[in-house]
Amino acid sequence: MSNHDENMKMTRRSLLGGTAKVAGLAGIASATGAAGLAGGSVLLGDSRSAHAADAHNNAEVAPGDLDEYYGFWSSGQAGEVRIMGVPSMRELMRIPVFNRCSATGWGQTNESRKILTEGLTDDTKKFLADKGGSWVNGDLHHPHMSFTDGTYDGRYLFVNDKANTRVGRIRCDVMKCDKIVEVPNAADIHGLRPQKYPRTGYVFANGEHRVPMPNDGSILDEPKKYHAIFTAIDGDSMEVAWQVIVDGNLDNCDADYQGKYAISTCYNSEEGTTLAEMTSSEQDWAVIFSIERIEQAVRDGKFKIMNGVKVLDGRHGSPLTRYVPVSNSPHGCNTAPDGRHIVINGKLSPTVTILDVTLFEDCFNDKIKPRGVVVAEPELGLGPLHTAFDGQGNAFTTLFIDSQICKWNIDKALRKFKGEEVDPILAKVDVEYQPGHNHTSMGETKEADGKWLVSLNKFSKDRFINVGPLKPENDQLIDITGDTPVIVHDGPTFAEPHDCIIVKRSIVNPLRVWDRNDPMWADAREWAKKDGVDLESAEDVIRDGNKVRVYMYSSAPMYSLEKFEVNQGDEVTVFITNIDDVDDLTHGFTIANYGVAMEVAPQATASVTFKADRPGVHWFYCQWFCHALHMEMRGRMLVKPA
Ligand code: RUQ
Ligand code: CUA
Repeated sequence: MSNHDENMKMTRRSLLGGTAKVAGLAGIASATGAAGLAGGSVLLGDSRSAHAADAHNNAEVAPGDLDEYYGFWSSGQAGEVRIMGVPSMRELMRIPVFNRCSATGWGQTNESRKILTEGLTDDTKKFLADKGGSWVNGDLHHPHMSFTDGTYDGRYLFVNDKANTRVGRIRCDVMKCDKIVEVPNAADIHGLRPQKYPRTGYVFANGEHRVPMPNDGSILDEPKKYHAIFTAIDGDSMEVAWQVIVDGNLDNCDADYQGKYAISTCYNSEEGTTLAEMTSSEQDWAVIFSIERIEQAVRDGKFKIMNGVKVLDGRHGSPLTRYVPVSNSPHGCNTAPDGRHIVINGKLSPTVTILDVTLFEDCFNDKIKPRGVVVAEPELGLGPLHTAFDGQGNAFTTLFIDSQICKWNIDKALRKFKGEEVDPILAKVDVEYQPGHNHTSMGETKEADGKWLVSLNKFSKDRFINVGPLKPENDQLIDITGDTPVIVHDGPTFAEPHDCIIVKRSIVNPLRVWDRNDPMWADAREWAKKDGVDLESAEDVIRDGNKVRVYMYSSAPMYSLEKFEVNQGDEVTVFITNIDDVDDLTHGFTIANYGVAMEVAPQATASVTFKADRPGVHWFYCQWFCHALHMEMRGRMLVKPA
């Protein structure tokens, strides 16, 4: 590397306002977490120079070779899930959830519209009635797989939408969303984690913002009447099981490996409504929820029904919760694979706080004070946000302000807390730049394997050629098999891979084509039965007043109907069944100038409903490349003028 390059790099990092390398070496940051630099035990990894020397795993996946892991990436404000191959970092597929998708017709097909609308509250249904009936925006922050006995079981992914307060579920057998529920009484769902043991079970969801309860417009400046709420959703039925009102704002959460507790980070203990008020106090909390006690309280009827769900009171003094004081504005909440330690990430404090699950029972029985469950508080660096684990007793914490990942040892942190002279920090690696979440392979399960770490960096700056004022983010793949973590890949990504999980591929076994009995198109099956139509051999147009149902099948390169006629003003529903059962043979259905387009995967049925208010001949065609005669795969819809 030339001097010029090295200078460039220094400038870039210091421009970001991080103390990072320059300040760290000058000793300026010693008060804020570069502890250990003086002792020389910290290895500052340089991604470029260390690359060749230290990479133990081979990140290269040659053309035609398959990845060892599935990565499930959220997409932040884009509202979808992306399936990545790890370690290749190739993007394999996108799963639309809270967004709309032109390619697949998500948000337009009857099947997807049902999923997007059936779980909305009555209030939201009313609000959306004259806006098309469903949300057109949504984000997606946290994707997490269902668990059985402390590890991923390959059934579902659960995801949250902060913007419109929803939780969604993706079926891993077909990689499609099958349920979405809006969480009543909550304002914005942020943290989300499934129960790890004995199974999922509950999906825990944090309502982040505090709102007046009830939020009917009669209160503005009485913050004492604002509340945040913690929700448990039944992962099987996707219905809200219960909710607990808390003090403060909820941020992230996790579950234990015993099935007894859930834990949330909680900021704004001040209960303020402005930034100055929210950050004025030195301390906030980690809230511990006792699942057993909450379930007992539900059985004992100690709840109020609010908007159709059971709501319990978990504010200070409640037997259902304990508030552990931690430093101001904690963020990430991560349970270690040792099944015992939970790391609360400091954000505004350079420390992380470690809680010991085995002390929670004494805490709930008032044998020890809440603060008594804290067993270590190592100082790691500036802006600790999230922590991942290698399953060998080490942890990796993102340092947002320092633009680094800090590798540290849990046991050493515990010993240091007891007074031993030991430095828990093992290494620091520069990442480009400002990391939020990080995630290790299988790292949130008891099967954490210590192979890969992904750092999801909010800024890419000049890591890539300039694409205009809106830049991609940067996901970096890091080999963690050696003592020093080594960055082996930079991956630009569109707004904004907020979080991810990395799952051994043997756990995930999707189907190759749909099963004809799939519940996804249960309604289409019902209609066909009523109309006496066989979906797989259909070429029928059924008139029912001004409603018209058009049934056809597709088989490359043809639709079973080459034309059909309707009247202007009819409400038309087209059902397409793709009878090709060849792997990868997806057809599409687009009607030109009618705003209609959808995917019909092999052995699937899909349907779309629209108003035929534009007279004329309109071509419908297959937009999914399926055959040498794909361009010819089309037909005509005649809309006769009224
Ligand atoms: S929280 S960047 Cu929205 Cu995932 Cu920490
Ligand atoms: Cu069918 Cu293209």
